[in-house]
Amino acid sequence: MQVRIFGPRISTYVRIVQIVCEEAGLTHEVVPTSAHSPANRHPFGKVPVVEVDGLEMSETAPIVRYLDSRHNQARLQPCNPAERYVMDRWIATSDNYLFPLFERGIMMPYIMHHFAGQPLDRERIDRALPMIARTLEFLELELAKDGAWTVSGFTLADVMLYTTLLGLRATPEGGAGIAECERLAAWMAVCDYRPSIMATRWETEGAAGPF
Ligand SMILES: N[C@@H](CCC(=O)N[C@@H](CS)C(=O)NCC(=O)O)C(=O)O
Repeated sequence: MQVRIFGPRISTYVRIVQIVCEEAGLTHEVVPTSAHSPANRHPFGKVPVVEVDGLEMSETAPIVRYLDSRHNQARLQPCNPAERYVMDRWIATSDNYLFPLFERGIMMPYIMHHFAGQPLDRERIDRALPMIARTLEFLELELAKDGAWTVSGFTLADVMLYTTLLGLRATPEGGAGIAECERLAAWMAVCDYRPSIMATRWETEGAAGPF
């Protein structure tokens, strides 16, 4: 196995690494490790930690840049610095704003409800919905400008944004919100059938109900 990914089987950031491994033709396996278990070697208790080429790595964006540069002729990264900036801006936007908003605001309440049997935290979801709606509107307008996140085709930005939006789409309100965004929904539908994305589908994905 060329890449070992330590994290939960169903996790946004584990999936990002899996997709890039598939894109690069690297064999990979997930070693189930929960974020807060003593076995997790991430210095800040996040997942994933990745072993590749005799290196131990943490932080997904640098990890996938490395995998793509070292093993995929950087096919998922524009050469032109200005275009690379646009890709990196989307990666940073996804990491710093989209994932925290979706995860805390709506995904965790549904996960805790469905998998930990907790009452659904409706108040938390309702508080997050206006910001989620504004975020989707922003993404839809951005996508309308050039019809893509970058002018360089499918890049690491698409991998990060798609996987982050997948968690949102798995919730009832998130799914309905994305469906109202014509361009965003169409772009996700195309990504749904990309071989690297299909090869890494979660077992529960596409089933009725969230996650
Ligand atoms: N900055 C980290 C973020 C990874 C991250 O947030 N992973 C989530 C799971 S998808 C996590 O570790 N959650 C557990 C927690 O925050 O306690 C990276 O890029 O790898």
